[in-house]
Amino acid sequence: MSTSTLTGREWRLAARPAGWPTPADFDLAETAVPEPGPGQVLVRNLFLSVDPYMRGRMNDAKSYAAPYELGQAMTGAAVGRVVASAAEGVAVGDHVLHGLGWREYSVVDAAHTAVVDPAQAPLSAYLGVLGMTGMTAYAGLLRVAELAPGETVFVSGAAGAVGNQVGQIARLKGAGRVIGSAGSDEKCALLVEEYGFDAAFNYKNGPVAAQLKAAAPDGIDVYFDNVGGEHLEAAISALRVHGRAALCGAIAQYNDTEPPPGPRNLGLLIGKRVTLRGFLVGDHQDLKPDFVRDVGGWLRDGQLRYRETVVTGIDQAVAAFLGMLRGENTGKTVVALPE
Ligand code: NAP
Ligand code: FER
Repeated sequence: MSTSTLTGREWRLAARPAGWPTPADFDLAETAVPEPGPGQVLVRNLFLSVDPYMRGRMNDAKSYAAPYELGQAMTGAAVGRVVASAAEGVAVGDHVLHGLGWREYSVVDAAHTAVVDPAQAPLSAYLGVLGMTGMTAYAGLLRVAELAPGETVFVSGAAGAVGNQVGQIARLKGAGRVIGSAGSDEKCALLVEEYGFDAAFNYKNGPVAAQLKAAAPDGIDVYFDNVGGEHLEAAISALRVHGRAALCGAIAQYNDTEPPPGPRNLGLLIGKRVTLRGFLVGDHQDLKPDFVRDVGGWLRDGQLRYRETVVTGIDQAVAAFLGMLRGENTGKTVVALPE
């Protein structure tokens, strides 16, 4: 196809947010889409991922992911259909996962794409249950926290993309008891009724420590932390001897403008010989075959369920991102760009 006159919309960072981002911090711009150069493909994006880590990239701070540049299109995971190819091995009509999201059309080096099969799973699943957030749950629970059968697991952010999958994988791998926390009574009901958690509590209903104590009177062996802050402090108190916490995220503080108070009970780690361990999913790609085998199998035989929050339209991408930070989502948040 001729692509010489093609234009597409892309989200740019207009200003670095101070605290909670507002729509004024972003700009939806129409721009010319170049033809793919040698080794590149042009992708019509069908699903964009919005993820909590993107909030960190909006700050001008050195971190594991480079800051977004002001006035430039933001990046992130996306899945789309190849509409022009100047690369061997990726053909027009293929569907690919890549890292230049936040826009309608992406020109990407084919070497930085992965072909995905819409016959194997819905395309959005490659951003969530079978993608980065799913791998985060799998690697964080099984390798970083070293879940053993019979153990009691507590996961925060439990109705979100990573969290619900942590709870379900824990159950499927033989955890003795699985407890989740989330920000609404409806989400807590879903955790128990649909995802098989043994107990769930709404952290907005009262102090986390007291609610965790009621749900796990004998303590916990594993804490999967998506939230930080009060949740982490409560979990440290609840962890048993030789307990482990996988520190995955701290979303309660991503919009803070002041350093948060630390957990005040770190001294407990010593006598209880507890391990707190941070991790990044990107360091655990060697687990991908095991992940695809396990999660693919559980999805096929109906043992693992998932929901997505699908927001439609490129113009809604920032709203989808902000809604996810506020907890309006259940499961993975994706932006659909139907053709
Ligand atoms: P998600 O859980 O689908 O969405 C974010 C959720 O955070 C919201 O739904 C909201 O649910 C919850 N939340 C927001 N503010 C909160 C607060 N103050 N206290 C408690 N919960 C709050 O997002 P996700 O993509 O699955 O990510 C979950 C966590 O994993 C994030 O911390 C993220 O940064 C981290 N992560 C880390 C890695 C890694 O490699 N380390 C990879 C992926 C994700 P409620 O309604 O329950 O409040
Ligand atoms: C997140 C999504 C991804 C996050 C971290 C990552 C802490 C890390 C990805 C990587 O391995 O580089 O929300 O929050």
